[in-house]
Amino acid sequence: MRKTAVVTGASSGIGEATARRLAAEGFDVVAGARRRDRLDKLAAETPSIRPVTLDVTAQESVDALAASLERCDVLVNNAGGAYGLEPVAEGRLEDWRHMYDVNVLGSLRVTQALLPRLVESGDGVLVMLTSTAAFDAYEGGGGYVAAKHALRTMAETLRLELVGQPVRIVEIAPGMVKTEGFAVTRFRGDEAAAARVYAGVPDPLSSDDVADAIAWAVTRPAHVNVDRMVIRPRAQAAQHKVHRVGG
Ligand code: NJP
Repeated sequence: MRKTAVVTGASSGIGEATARRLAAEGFDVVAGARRRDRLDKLAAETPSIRPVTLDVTAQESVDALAASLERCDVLVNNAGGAYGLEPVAEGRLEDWRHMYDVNVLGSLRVTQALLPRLVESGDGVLVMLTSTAAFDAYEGGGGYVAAKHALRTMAETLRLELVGQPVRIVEIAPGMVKTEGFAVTRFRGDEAAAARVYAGVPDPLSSDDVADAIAWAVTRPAHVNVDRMVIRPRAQAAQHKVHRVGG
């Protein structure tokens, strides 16, 4: 029997790498995001990936995803991101609202819609993509840090509420990952500013590194719950302590 994994935010970065990796592990993968062209390309390369247009901020879109599924064994709540890097004093309300909507309420919508399927599967695994920002504050990170703290709390609460049911709750908390979209989104499309985030860092994590951790966590035996994995590049000892070379 083939298992089905749903990955949100699968059109780039960590989500795309996770969709590919779970397909390679033998899952049928449902890959959701808004940019359908990118999902179609991904699906064309990998037949066991099915693209679904998904906006996690829209309940009807999430409901349509749920209705299209025959089963769901693994859910990776990955869709998310940071918008803006202003200090709290100048933070834009719409950025904060959007970060909460995508990262927190988006994960809540998808979780609520698919939880019955995860339970039905008899061995469901729900993965929350938080961040080291779910533990540490940093200047300019206020809205994102707040949203990822909330997501981490949702994961912890779910684990308590679901104890005794056949669902595992896994939190994956990466540090600096060099992905196509994350920093570009944060700097509102400013590619040069985004590139400076990774400047001189010998080896930031790649999307594949995080996908590897997710794949490992979700393929453990059913009684093994990997509560949380914090993964940083060797060059990042802490949120503020990043080793850079040159320049
Ligand atoms: O970012 P990016 P990452 N509905 O921008 C999707 C966390 N993280 O892979 O809809 C549905 O390449 C968007 O798709 P589209 C981070 O917070 C990262 O780095 O087509 N999907 C795209 O596929 C996030 O939770 C780092 O625009 C929506 C994806 O989200 C996760 O890792 C560090 C959507 C974003 O891909 C993946 O981020 C860390 C919506 N409304 C945590 N809005 C890092 N990169 O350093 C966006 O600690 N998406």
